[in-house]
Amino acid sequence: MKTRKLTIGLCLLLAPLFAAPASADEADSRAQKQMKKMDANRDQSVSLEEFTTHRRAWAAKQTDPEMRMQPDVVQRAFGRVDRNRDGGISHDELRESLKASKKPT
Ligand SMILES: [Ca+2]
Ligand SMILES: [Ca+2]
Repeated sequence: MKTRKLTIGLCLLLAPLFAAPASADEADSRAQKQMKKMDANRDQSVSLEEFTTHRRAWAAKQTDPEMRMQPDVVQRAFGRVDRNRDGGISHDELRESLKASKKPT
């Protein structure tokens, strides 16, 4: 049951990032926009801290308490995007995640 709730939380958490199937071009421009929003210190990499701050700000705007997230959910979401596990999300990793979100047909 806990896993189910976590999965739902993860989906809700990723929803604004991975809202719709994206073509390569769309994914690229969306990744760029997301990077601008999340990369507070402009080092071209989104740290877990920056990611958490951004997600918290987003969650704070949600009225449904189910949309509020647990720290481990944020960490999992971060881990899914940070493919090379260097502790930062690069533009490429973000773009790949956006592309990967394309629903299988
Ligand atoms: Ca950064
Ligand atoms: Ca990385």
